Amino acid sequence: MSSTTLSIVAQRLLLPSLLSLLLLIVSVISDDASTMPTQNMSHKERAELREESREMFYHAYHAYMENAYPADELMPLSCKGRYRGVTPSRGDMDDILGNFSMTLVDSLDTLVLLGDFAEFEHAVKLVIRDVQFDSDIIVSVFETNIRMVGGLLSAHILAEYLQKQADVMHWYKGEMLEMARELGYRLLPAFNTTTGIPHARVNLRLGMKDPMLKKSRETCTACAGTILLEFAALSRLTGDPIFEVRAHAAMDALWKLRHRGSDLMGTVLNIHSGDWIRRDSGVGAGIDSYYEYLFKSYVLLGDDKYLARFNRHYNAVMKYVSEGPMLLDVLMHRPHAKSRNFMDSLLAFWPGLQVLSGDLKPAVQTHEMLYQVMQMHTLIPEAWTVDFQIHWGQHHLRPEFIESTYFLYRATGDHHYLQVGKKALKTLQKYAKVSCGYAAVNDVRTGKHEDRMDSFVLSETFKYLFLLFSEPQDLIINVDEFVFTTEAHLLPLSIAQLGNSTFSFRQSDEHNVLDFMRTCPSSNKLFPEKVRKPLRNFITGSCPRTISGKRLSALDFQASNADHLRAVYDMGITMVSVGDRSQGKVRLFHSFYNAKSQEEGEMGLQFMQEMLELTKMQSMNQLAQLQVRNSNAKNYPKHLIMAVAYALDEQSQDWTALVAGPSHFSPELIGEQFVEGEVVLASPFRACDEKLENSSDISGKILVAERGDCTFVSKARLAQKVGATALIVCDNVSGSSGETQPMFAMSGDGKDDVAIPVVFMYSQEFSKLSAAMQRRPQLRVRIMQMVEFKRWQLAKEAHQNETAAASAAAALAAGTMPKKKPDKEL
Ligand code: DMJ
Repeated sequence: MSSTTLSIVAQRLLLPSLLSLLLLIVSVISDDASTMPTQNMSHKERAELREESREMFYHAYHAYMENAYPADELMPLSCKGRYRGVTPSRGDMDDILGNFSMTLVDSLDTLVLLGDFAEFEHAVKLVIRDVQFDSDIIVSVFETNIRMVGGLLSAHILAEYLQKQADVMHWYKGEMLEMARELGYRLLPAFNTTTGIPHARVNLRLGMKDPMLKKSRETCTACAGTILLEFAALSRLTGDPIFEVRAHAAMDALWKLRHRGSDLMGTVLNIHSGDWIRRDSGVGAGIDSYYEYLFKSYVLLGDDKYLARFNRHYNAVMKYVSEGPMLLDVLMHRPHAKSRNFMDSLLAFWPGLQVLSGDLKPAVQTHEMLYQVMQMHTLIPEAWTVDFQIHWGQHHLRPEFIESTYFLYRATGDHHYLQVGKKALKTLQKYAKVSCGYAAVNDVRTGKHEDRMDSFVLSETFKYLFLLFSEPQDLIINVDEFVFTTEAHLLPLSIAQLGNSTFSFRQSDEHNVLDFMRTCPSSNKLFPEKVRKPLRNFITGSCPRTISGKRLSALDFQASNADHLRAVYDMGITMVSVGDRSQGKVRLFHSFYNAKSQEEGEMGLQFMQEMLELTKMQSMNQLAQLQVRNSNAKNYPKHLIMAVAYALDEQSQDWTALVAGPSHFSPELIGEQFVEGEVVLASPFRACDEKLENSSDISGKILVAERGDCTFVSKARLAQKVGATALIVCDNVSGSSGETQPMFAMSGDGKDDVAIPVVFMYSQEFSKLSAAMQRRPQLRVRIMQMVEFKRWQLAKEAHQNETAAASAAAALAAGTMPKKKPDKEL
């Protein structure tokens, strides 16, 4: 890969300010390719990519059909099917599976889009023959609805369409609609709640009478709010209103739960009382498709109420959650406080929804940010922090980013989005393709595969890729006449007019919206480039033009100086607080649009470049020295760099300090504060189990546990529970090092219950610690700020120098000289 990716987290000490001391974090991604103007893609190349997308679908589809069908999913590494109750359970995640051949049902309408009527007909026959729902299995209502009900409905609609338009499948008599209706009935018991908000899970055979569901009370906002499109279509196609009635009631009940001050929603709620359980509010996991269904319900059903509700929420999201191109969760009842400092991959659908709702500019911006995350980590990780570090490293071959890329391309005609799609496609080919399908990636840092291929890979990821590279004339249907459900199933807009009557598909010969985009210059094409450009310049190392006149340099900048703050603002630079504002962390965004003038905009660009250079220059050691030099400043900002220090010999003055990172959820060690104690390794090492085997040996000591299997904060809670005085979490990626990788602060879950310090250490540092532990059983370590450690060392050295000077004088007098001390390791 020719692009280089660079990420630097840097800190600068700034003098006390009017606001507060700021710890400046600048994350930088450099990608040579992104500085290049967008290359137009030839028809030939686009057609090749379309065919490659088709082949990708078939590679996955045939692998599933030949090795896994009638299972719900293919396990691409074992090359066999995943069956509920047979394949070892993955816990709650398996609620997706109902032993109803989910991947096949989810794939049906993609076969039609690909124009493969023969395979579609064959697959429909298999579904009618093999799929049944009378199983004693608890399934997720949401997943069953979007994948199975949606898949069956869309396939039914397209089967009827093909009967009329392609003169095929005349034997088909609506069997899949009947199956969808049956499945809908099996989901309905979940809606029998006082609020009307459905239970998260239901037993396909026993409804809510399954004893395992007795305690069911929690659901997520997206789970309850992503029903209406499918249920409305089901009612209108079958003539039975019950489904639509129940889905509208659930939407109405959810709407009532919005926070009346902020208009935001939380992510988890109690279906009986309507109380919020998690008040975090964003656009990603737990809430994503609720917003999508509000807007698309308006589009599909034409009910203004849903547009009004969507607009209220949308304005709230843009006011509180949106921060430049980033989308960061806040608390619904305290929307000015960020509740987490990372973003998840599900939110990548948001730009696509923004396009549909007509808000193109922020869609372009957020998509640009996502593209940079992709370039930085090769694949978009499941979650990443505000400084673009990996929070959860998995990549499940999700569709959301490609979906947004497709909608942005359709809206703008800008070939940049074709190039982005190409990159996404080639990356999947390189990193996810295996001999038996496509495998999810367990950690984007290592590229290690996971034995899973979710059904949405076929129903969405490959479908959107194929659509992106298809010209309208390549498609057998006019996709503009359909709404894509959240699982990318096609529901015709004509459903709104549908009572019991039939509806017709129009092969539109109207003016094609893409035609005018082909005119030159096209304002639609020019627009996104203009919006992306400032963001691109912010993060790349491109050369700024020289500007005459005096301007504020990054080196001179002081946050305490009101004139400096004004100057920075005029240059189009926005300072966005990251995480808890009291931590004083800010992220800088530069935009020509916000600059007072063109010239100041360019100055801003230069300022950002300098800031970038500063961060590059400051290696960990330089930074620590800089901090030491500035240690006279009265108020110390919170530091990112911590030290885990030890001496191998009790009498020794030779301390080794290993670089470590702090956490957002544990108490800060301020100034000279430190925790000291004997270190002990957790058993099991990952420290995720409820009980640690060596818990009786941990009290009063500093626990060391390995990253992975559960969250940082749950390890911390366990350590605290067994009496540890601090926790060191060491990385699970071998060879990682704080010398070469940017340090980061571990994220929590918004709760404030961890009272012991917790630090993170990369693998190479841990190897040193581990070697020291072997050399010296009962090794004691001291956890403190790195800058304080340096200061402590300097003070000791100064004292030693004085002593040495005195003894040198004595030695000189006696005719001998003292030995030189070795340098400290950092
Ligand atoms: C899909 O099942 C749907 O897009 C859903 O809304 C979100 N999760 C997956 C894809 O990531």
